[in-house]
Amino acid sequence: MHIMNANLYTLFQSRFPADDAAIAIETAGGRLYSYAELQRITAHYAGLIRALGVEAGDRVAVQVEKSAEALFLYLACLKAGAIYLPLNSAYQEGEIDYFLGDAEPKVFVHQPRSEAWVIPVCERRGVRHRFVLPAEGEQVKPEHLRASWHENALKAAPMLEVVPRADDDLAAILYTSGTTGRSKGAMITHRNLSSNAVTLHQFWGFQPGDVLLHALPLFHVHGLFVACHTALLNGSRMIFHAKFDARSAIDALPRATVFMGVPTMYVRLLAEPGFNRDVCRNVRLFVSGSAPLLAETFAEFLSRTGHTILERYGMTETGMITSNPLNGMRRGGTVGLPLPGVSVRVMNDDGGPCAPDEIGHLQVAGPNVLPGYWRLPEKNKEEFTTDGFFKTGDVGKIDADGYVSIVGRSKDLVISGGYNVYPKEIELLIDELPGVAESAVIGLPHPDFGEAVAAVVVRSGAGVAPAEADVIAALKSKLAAFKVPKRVFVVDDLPRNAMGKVQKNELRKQYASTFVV
Ligand code: MLC
Ligand code: AMP
Repeated sequence: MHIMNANLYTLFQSRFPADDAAIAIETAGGRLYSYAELQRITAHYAGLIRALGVEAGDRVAVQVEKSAEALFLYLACLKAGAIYLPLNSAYQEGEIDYFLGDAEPKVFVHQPRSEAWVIPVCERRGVRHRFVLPAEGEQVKPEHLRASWHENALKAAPMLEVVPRADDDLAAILYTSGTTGRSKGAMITHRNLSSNAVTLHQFWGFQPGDVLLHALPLFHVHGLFVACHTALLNGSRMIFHAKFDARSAIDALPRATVFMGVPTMYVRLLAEPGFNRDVCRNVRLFVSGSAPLLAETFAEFLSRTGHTILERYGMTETGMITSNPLNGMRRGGTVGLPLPGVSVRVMNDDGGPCAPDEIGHLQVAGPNVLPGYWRLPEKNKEEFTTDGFFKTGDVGKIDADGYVSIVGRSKDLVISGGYNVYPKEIELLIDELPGVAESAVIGLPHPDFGEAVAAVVVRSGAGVAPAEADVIAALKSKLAAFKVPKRVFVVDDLPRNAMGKVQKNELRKQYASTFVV
């Protein structure tokens, strides 16, 4: 009997172009990687993973800047049956220490600049193998050669086969912060990824000749899964920009047919006077997601370019859930229709279904939804309903035509430039600072990031009130920069309701005009 290998890499392999001289990746520096090269380098990387004794199901943690090699490392983990654990390149020592302790990877591949603190962290956390992978264009320093992932891998025997994996085997673990302040590892299976990739590839009408301008980071769902998977399934060329820069994007857009971005990227494109119809002449699809797209951005984009941005909605835990249609009506202010095979429902506080247009809690089920959180069985009970729906924490409604709108969040979460920031994590750190009695971290409207993080800090009775700059400096050494509050307000006390709960809504109102006029 022939048993299908459910490994996602097998699916990609079956779709790679027949002519493997076709370009898979073009970097901003002009380096071209063909599909043949992608497969050759990936095979070497997988060979090294095997040579290190990494077995199917072992974790490989990776914190590197975006590069073609970073993508090959992900593909190699899939091929070798390892579980890929991507980490935001902005995370600091304390954040990485927690992830390595929780996920217990056998291998950690990191950026050269953090070697000084990575070595002791790896020792403490029992990570057996450590390698460096530089950013695109960054030279490997002689002292790093011995630990260079790429150099070592090219010496390893290439792995030609794809390690068999079942649908429910894990392909990746992605950490998402939580409302308790403690990050949870979302376990993502091969089926989760392949079902979503195949659905999106079809739903967004990928076609021969499509070229993707890829300017998102590679360590989150949007850039790694949504963007790369659809392009790989199409055997497409990806123009890789390591960092989003509006002017470079405008230079590259005339050669692209598809662009995917977070709303901040669309805001920044529109801020460029040179961004117009002509720049977008070959683009057939602009996709937005990860954060709410403002109605004014949607409308201005249409009038400047003639393109209606296609907004879709997803989560780390579920991949993509809904999308506006390719051919039907793309309704601004909505995130579109449930994707084929994905069930979405809105439930009231009592657990009953909401009527059309009635606001409630969004829940989702389907082959795209994670089986649970890494080593947190109690969380799995909390986050799923008894009939198997995942509670997104988003508040929304579905209209009579089936279009879903997100109107708020029941989780205490700030989304800044497409990055999620959980206030609790920051409040816990602020509360440890001298002179602080307590704090409340909130998101405030921001013209560039959509929402920006701000902190309201209560001075402790006896101590000297901390200065804004000191709070920011203290947090910068502990947290990724995007989580650090852009403003800190010191006050005597926080507004509370009759139950004693801090009223963040009041604070959001009070400081609403901090970043906007
Ligand atoms: C950078 N900074 C941010 C920030 N990004 N601060 C708040 N929010 C952000 N998103 C910090 C920088 O560290 C720097 O701090 C300062 O702000 C100015 O940086 P910048 O040069 O303006 O930022 P830039 O590097 O241009 O980054 C902006 C960005 C980036 C929008 C391009 O944030 C980005 O790529 N966002 C995409 C995130 C993403 O991929 N999300 C998908 C998640 S998946 P300092 O202090 O050093 O000056 C998901 C599921 C789904 O949500 O549905 O897709
Ligand atoms: P993450 O955990 O980083 O995957 O972020 C997922 C969250 O991003 C969702 O739960 C939503 O709150 C938010 N999100 C994603 N896409 C959209 C969108 N198009 N509109 C509004 N919010 C979105």
